Amino acid sequence: MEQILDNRPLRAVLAAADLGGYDIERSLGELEELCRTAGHPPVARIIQRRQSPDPATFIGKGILVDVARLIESEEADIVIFDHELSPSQTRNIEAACNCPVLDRTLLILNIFAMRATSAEGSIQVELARQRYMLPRLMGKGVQLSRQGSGTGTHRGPGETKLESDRRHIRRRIAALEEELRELSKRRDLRRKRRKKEGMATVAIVGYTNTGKSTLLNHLTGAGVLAEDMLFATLDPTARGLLLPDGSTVLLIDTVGFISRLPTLLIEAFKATLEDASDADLILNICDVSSPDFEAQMAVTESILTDIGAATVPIITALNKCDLVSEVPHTINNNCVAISAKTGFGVPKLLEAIAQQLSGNHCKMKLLLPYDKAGLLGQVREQGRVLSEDYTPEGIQSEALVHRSIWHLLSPFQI
Ligand SMILES: Nc1nc2c(ncn2[C@@H]2O[C@H](COP(=O)(O)OP(=O)(O)OP(=O)(O)O)[C@@H](O)[C@H]2O)c(=O)[nH]1
Ligand SMILES: [Mg+2]
Repeated sequence: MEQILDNRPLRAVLAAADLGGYDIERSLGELEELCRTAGHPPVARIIQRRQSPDPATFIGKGILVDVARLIESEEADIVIFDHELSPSQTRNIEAACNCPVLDRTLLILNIFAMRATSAEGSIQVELARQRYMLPRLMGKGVQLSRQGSGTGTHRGPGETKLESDRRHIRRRIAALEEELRELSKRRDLRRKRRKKEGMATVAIVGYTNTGKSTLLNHLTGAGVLAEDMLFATLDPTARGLLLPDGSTVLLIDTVGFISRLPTLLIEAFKATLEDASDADLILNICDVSSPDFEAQMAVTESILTDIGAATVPIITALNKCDLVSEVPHTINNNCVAISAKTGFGVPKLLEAIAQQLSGNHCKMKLLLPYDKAGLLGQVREQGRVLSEDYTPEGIQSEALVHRSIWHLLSPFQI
């Protein structure tokens, strides 16, 4: 296992079963990208069509012989499966191919581990990794009795070691969960404070590599790493953005999605993903230049539903328009064609964001006593003062007021 986790350039043979549920070629194309990102050059692929996975080895035992041959002939070091394998499947395949086996989940986990920079990101990844490892621990060179695990009884030196390893991992998982709870409390407080201040948040979400960070950088000069690689961004970055109507919103760049995103990761990244479910508006960035554009949109939609963000209003940005010969036709205001690289369509996108968020505002006619003049400053932070008249009774004003401060202004409504 150490050999795999080192991320040394190990040549990989890719293996998959075509079970008919999705486009296997496309999935393997993406797996190749993931392999390259993780530093494992893919050298060959093997696909077996079958009705259902073999319970012991996922693909058939016969075809595993071919895989083993491919490993020889291509001088490969590892096999990477385009599925999540059960612990025993991994062991059986390793034995049949005589080399380490990675599944899609571990591959993505490894990439996430390479990308994590913040404390929270690192803890989330480690938590997912430990949870992945726990059922996969093996006593060294020891035949395990079937009901031997988890009982705490000492049946032999190997098992004792295994039990203590498991206890160690469980303790580590508990500690990581505790650390995450603390961080998540702080994140919650930050969100509540923003809400109280009336700061609307816009979460940039979308499939990995669609240009989310490029857009954030273009709009705010945030200087976030934006690169042609999968999962360049793991940790959310937030920046203020001034909209054409004069209001400021908080724009948050988030971790990208991928088809069959491992549940382990969704669970571990719950706090990060809450940035999306908790936002006032979601900006869904799609890459129209990708042949997989529609499939990627479907994945994004389904993950948004999974994380409880389905009810948040969405604007879809059809990005990378500079790469297609014909700018896609957009049907309504909730869909805008842009290029985060050239800036094409971005003003229109900002208009659409402002318009969508203005649903959070209401027009109020006010008469403010002079000692409450400061409230107009608060109105301006999130809304707009349309007129101001200094009368003997006080300041008469018409304003677009954000809903978070309606209650402060309603006593002065006329
Ligand atoms: N031609 C073109 N390339 C773009 C555009 N937007 C982004 N890119 C490129 O697409 C690649 C991915 O961009 P990122 O901004 O890193 O994408 P992301 O969605 O943040 O990706 P992850 O963080 O990995 O999920 C980079 O090479 C960008 O330069 C665009 O509008 N046109
Ligand atoms: Mg990014």
